Amino acid sequence: MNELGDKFLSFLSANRNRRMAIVSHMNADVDALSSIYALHSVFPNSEMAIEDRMDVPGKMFADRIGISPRKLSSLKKEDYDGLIVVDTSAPQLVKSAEGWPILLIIDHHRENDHMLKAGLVLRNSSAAATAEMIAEILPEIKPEVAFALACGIVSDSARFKGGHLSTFKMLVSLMEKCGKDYPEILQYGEPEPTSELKELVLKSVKKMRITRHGNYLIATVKVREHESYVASALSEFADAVFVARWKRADGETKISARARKSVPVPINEVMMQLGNEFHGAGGGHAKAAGSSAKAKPEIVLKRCVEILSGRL
Ligand SMILES: [Mn+2]
Repeated sequence: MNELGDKFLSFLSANRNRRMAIVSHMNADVDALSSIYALHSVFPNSEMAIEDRMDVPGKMFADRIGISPRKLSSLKKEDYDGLIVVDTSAPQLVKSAEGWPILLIIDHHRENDHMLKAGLVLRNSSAAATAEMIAEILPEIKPEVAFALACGIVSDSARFKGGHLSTFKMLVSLMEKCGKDYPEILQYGEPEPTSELKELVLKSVKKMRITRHGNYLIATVKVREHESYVASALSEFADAVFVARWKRADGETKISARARKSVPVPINEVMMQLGNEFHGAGGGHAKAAGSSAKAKPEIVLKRCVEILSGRL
């Protein structure tokens, strides 16, 4: 057990029976939900929660393991001792956490200047998934929890586009614990998209703009929903992808960005700069990141391409 594991074990023994809510980032994905589910298994009085909704694979996964977390905003703070936040440290991605005492954060995203404060922060930005971190620190893992964490690792590593020897070893150990084979884990770690989603991606291909910068192909497109899914799908071919969704109610554009191995610039840095320039916020991982920006999609997408091209 490593240093993070020791810290977690003392947190666990001091807080095991407290009434805590466990939540993650908006649009909860499989990594976020498997992390919530796994932590809930060792804090018997805790309540699983989500910020707003689950993404499409996240919802399929939640149905498979039989959970339906309530919105954090629907819980009464007074009824709880505090909050655990997993798979994010960004205040703008867990707006309902405002006013809650945050006792613990477990996250694999990189540190930046605008982060939630907590009594204890366990961070490992080299972990492929928050699920991998949690699998390492839990004192005991039941078979159904092992299955959930395996799905989280496969999902967030994008079927091992990222990951270290320790990630593979952990997956093997979780597979042994849950007795499930890889295809069954993959079914939830990377679920078959609905035909609506497939159609959305194919229509995006028709609408997208391609900018060539040297040998790099940069794709941009505006969608009404599922920007993250479309970005992942288009990055099967484009070197870099920026997908925009206009949020009328907030007067802002959400950007989901992806980069292939070929791109030497960390795409989360592009998203951070974009957020700063347009009074929003950006961050994420080197190959998958996102941002919000207070401007119309056309303007924001143009700027995404300029910032990335300027650094290539
Ligand atoms: Mn994650």
